[in-house]
Amino acid sequence: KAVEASIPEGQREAYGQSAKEFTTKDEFEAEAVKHIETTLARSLFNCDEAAAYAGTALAFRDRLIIEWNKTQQNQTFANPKRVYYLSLEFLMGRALDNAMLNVGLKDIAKEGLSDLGFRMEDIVSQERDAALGNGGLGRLAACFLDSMASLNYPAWGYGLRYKYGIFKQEIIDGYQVEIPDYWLDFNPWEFPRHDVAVDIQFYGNVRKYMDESTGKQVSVWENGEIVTAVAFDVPIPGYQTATTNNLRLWSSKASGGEFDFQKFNSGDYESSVADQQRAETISAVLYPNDNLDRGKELRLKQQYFWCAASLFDIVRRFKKSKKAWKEFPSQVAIQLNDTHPTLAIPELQRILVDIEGLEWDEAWSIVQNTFGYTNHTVMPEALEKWSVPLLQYLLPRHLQIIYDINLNFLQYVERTFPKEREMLGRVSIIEESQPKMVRMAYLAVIGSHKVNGVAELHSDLVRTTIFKDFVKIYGPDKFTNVTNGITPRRWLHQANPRLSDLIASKLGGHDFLKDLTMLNQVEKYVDDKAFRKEFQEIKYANKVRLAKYIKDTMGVSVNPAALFDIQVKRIHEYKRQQLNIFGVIHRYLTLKKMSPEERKKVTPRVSIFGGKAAPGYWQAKNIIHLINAVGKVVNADKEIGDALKVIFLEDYNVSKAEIITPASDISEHISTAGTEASGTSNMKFVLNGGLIIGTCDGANIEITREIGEQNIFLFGNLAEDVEDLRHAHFYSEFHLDDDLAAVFKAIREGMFGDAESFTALVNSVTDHGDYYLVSDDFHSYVETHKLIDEAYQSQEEWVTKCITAVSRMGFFTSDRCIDEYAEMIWNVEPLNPKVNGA
Ligand code: T68
Repeated sequence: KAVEASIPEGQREAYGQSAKEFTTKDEFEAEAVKHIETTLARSLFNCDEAAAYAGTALAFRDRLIIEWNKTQQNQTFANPKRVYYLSLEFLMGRALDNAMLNVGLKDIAKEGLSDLGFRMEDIVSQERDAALGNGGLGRLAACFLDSMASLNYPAWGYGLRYKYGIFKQEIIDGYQVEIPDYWLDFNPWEFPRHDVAVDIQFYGNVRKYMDESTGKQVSVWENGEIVTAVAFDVPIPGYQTATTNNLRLWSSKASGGEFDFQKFNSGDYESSVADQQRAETISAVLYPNDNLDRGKELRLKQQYFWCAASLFDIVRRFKKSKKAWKEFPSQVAIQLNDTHPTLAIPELQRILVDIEGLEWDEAWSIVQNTFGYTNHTVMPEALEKWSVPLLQYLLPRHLQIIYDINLNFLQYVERTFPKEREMLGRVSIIEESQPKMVRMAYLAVIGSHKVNGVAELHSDLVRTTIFKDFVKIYGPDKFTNVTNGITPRRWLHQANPRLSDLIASKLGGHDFLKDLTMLNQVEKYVDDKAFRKEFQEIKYANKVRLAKYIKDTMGVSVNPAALFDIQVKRIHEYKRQQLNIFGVIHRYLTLKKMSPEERKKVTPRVSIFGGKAAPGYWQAKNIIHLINAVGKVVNADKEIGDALKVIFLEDYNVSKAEIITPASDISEHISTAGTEASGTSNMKFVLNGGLIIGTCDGANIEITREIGEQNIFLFGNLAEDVEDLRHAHFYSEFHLDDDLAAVFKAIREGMFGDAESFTALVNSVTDHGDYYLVSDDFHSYVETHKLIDEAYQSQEEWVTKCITAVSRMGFFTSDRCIDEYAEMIWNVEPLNPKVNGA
C-alpha cells in the first residue's frame, strides 16, 4: 500500500480499478473485438488476419501496459539500484507470441481467435520482426531484456529507434539484393513519449573562463547545432511475473518543431525541410555491418545522440532522489554492450564536471564505478576507432575530456611502471597514426570497473592479447568472463512447444523454463522407450514443418528423413560458410563417382544455409552466390536425387530462426579457432535436440564440457596454433589437400556456372595466404562429416546423444548470465514486484 500513499488523495480510489485485465476467453474476445471495431475502425464483417492480429496485439498491449505502469511505480517508490543496458542493437523479433506466453494467456487467446475463425499461427505470423540488430550482439541484448524482467531486476534498456532495421534480403539469380526494412507502419508495441524529449548538441566550440566566485576554470560548450531526442517506450514482460520492464528507444527530430518557419515563410522551403531531414537522418537506419568498423560520421552521431539522451534521462531520474553525487554508483549500473556506447563515459564526466561542478577526480571515480564494459570481439578490424579530427569537429568538449582522461591515465602508468616507457605508447587512448585515432576499447576499459568477455576462451584472449597491458596495470580482477546464454522462453518454449511440453510432462510442469538447470532430470529418461519415441517424433515434425517452408518459399522438395545440416548466421569469412560449401561440393563430387547402388547406402543430406552479408562485404556476397550456384546444379541433378540437396534460405531473421532451429540434426559452428567470441545459435540448436559440428572456439568449448565429448563433433586446429599456421602459409610450402584441390578444379572448370565470379573466393585460399585456415581444416572437416553420416545411420545412438545433450544444457540460459552480471558487475538485487502493494 506504500505506492498508494504516494498517489494524490482524490485519485487513490480510482487506482487499481481502471485496469480491467481479461482472464477468460470471452473477456479476451471482447477486448480484441473492441479494438478491431474502435481502435482500427473496422467492422467484424471485413476482419482479415491483419486486423485480427492488430486486435489481439492491442488487447495484450493493454495488459502489458497495466503491469508496466505498476512496475515503474513500484521501482520509483522503492528506488533500488537500477541497471541500464546500453546497446545500439536490440534484435527483438516478434512480440505478440512472447507477450502471450509470458503473460500466460496464449491458450485463452487461441480459443478466442478460433471462435472468430482464425488460427493462432496465422495471426502470430502477421507481425513484422523488430529487426533492430545485425546478429548475435543484438539478439543477446534481447535475451538479456527477457531475463532481467523474468528475474525481477529493475532494469532498463536504452537504444535507438531506427526507422529502418536490418535490410530484407532477396536472392535474385543467386545474388543478394537488399530491400529497405520500413517496419513502423503498424507497431502497437511502442509508446511515443512526446513529453520525454532531450536536446542534444553537436559541433560548436569550447569556451574556457575563470569563475571569479569559485576560482575554478570552467568549460562551456557553445554554438552547437541542436537535435531533439524523443523517447519511445517498449514494454518488456517477464515470464510468469508481474515485472514489466522498459526498453527506451530514442528517435531524432529537428529541435523546435517540424521545420524552420522563418525560412519557410521567407520562401526558403528547401532549406527549411533540409534541416528537418538532417535531424531525422540520425535515427533513420541501422548500420548493417557486423564485426567491422567503418568509421562513418553519421554512425558517430548516432552513438553520441543515443548516449547523451540516455545519460540525461538516467541523471534526471537519479537527481529526483535528491541523493548526494557520491551515491550515484550505488544507484546506477550502466553496462556497455561493446564499445558502441563508450562516449557515455566522457559524457558522464562532462555532466559531472562542467554542468554539476564536481571536481575532476571525484567525478572520475563516480564514472569508473558506474560503468561495466562487455567486449564481443578480438578481431582487429572490428575494434572501434574514431579519428581525432572528426571528434574535434563533432564533439570538441568530449575530445578534450578524452585527452584529459588519457593524460591522467598515462601519468599513473608512468609512476607505476617507471621502467617501461614503451608501454605508454601501447596503452595510450590516442593512436599516434595519421590522422590520430581514439581507441574506443581502451577508453571503455579505463572508464569501467569491470570488463568481461562472452565465453571462456574469448575472455582468455581478451586478457592475453588486446588488453594484456591493462591486465598488468589494473590487475587481473578487473577482467572477467560471463559466458553468453539464451532465453529458454523464446528459444525452447515458443519455438518448440512440443519439446517444451514433453519435458514438462516429465518434470511436473514448466518450472524448468525459470530454472533451466532442472533439465538435468531429463537424463533419467534417456532409455525410456516412450520418451525417446516422442522425442524423435517431435524432431521429425519440426523437420516436416521446415521442409514445407522450403517447398512453399523455394519450390524445392526435401526429404524430411534426410539428415538436416544447417548453418544460419551472418555471412562472414571468419565464420567460414565457404568451408561448408566447399565440403558440400566435395560431397557432390564423391556422390557423382558412386554407382547407384553405392549411392543408395549413403546418409541422405539437406545442407541448409541462411544469413545476410553486409552490403559492402564483397567476398561474403561471393560466398552467397556460390552456395546458390551449387544448389542450382545439385538440386536439378536427377542422378543425385535425395542424396543431397542444397538450400539457401532467403532473409534469415529471428522469426525464421524459430522455425529453423528446432529442425536441425546437425548445425555448423565452424569459425577459425579464436575468432568467434562466443556464438549463441550453437546453444539454441543443442537445446532443441540437434547436435553440432564445431571448432574449438567460443562457447563450443563450454558446450563440450557440459554435454560431453561423445555428444559433439569437434574438428580443426586450435586457437593457439592459428598464428603459426598463418605464418607457414607464406614461408613454408603451401600444401593444398587433394580433395580441396578437386573442389577448386570443379569450380574453375565451370561446374557451377560462371567460373570467373568465384575466382576471388578460391584465390583467397590458394593465393592470398588463406587467412581463415580453410585449407588447414578442410581434411578434418570432411572426415568429421563422415563420422556424422555413420553416427546418423544408428538412430538409436543418435537419439541418445541428442537427449543427453539437451538434458545438460541448463548452464546456457541467459538467466544465469544475468545473475552473474548482477552479482559480479552490477551489484544489484531483484525487486519483488508485489513488495509495495502494487
Ligand atoms: C557477436 N558480435 C559475436 N557483432 O560475433 C558472437 N559488431 O560471437 C557473440 O556470440 C555475440 O556477439 C554475442 O556476444 C556481433 O554480433 C555485431 O553484430 C556488430 C555490430 C556492429 C559493429 C560490430
